[in-house]
Parts: sequence; C-alpha cells; structure tokens
Amino acid sequence: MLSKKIEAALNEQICLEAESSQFYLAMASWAETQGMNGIAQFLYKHSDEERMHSLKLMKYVNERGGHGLVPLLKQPTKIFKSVKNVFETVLNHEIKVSNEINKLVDICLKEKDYTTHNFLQWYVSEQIEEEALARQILDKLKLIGGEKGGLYLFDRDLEGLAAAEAGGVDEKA
Ligand code: OFO
Repeated sequence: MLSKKIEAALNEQICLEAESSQFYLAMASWAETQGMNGIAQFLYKHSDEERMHSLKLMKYVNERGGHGLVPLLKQPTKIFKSVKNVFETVLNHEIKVSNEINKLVDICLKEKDYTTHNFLQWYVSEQIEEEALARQILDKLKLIGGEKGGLYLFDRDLEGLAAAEAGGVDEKA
C-alpha cells in the first residue's frame, strides 16, 4: 500500500509525463505545418511514448491501492522559432523531468518504500536515454547550422529513426 505522500508525488509525475506528451504533440504538429514530416513523425512517436510513461505510473498507483488521477492540462506552446529551438526545448524539458524523477526516488528512500524505488529505476534509465538522444540531435543541428540541404537530410534521418523505433512504444511501457 502506498503512503499518501508517495501517492501524491506519483500523481504529480503522472501529470508531468502527460504534460510532456502534450508538449511533444504541439511540437510535432508545428513541425508538420512547416513541411518537416520526418521531425513531425519522430515527435508524434515521442508524444505517444510519454503518454505510455504516464499510463504506466497510473496503473502502478492503482495496483498499489492508490488512485492514479487524470490531470488537467494547459495548452502548450503552439509556435516555435526553429527546429533548433524545438530540440533545445526538448533537452531542457527532459532535464527537468530527470530532476523530478530523482526527487521521487529520494522521497521513496526517505519513506522506505523500496518497491516504488525499484519501480522507478525504469524511469531513471529512460531519462538517461532521452537526455542523451536530445543532446545527440542538438549536436547534429549545430553542425548543420542554418543550411537548408542539411536540414532536409536531418528531417529524413529523423523519419528513419522514428520508423526504426516504430513498435517500440509497447515494449517500453
Ligand atoms: Fe517520460 O520520458 Fe521524457 O519526459
């Protein structure tokens, strides 16, 4: 059985993951309107993954005798300055999520909830991967600079990445 404190903290994380999903959805839609379909596919897929992260937490809370709550979400940013701006925002957001996961892990240790601590290790690893991927993508974008041909190839690369990972959503959840 979850303590009220852990239940509340997990519900906050459910909200943050759902916000991440909305956030990536907004970026995907913006990229699609700019004709960058590969980037859009990559971000739509990422949005689905974030929804699964939220759902996985919700199911865990319910399994442990708590109540996973559906959060009220505000409308995310609609317009982005550039593709680089999108991925800088992604990296900053993922760093914020990693910090929140670390705080959750810390609360579990203080409350001696080793079961939830163990459950959260999946999120700890996931955040390492997501931050690394965002950094890699940003490095590529820095190399490309403002060059249109480079951006075209980058868009195709991300389309390939999204396609290669397709089907990975279920495995990750
Ligand atoms: Fe849920 O992994 Fe990103 O935010």
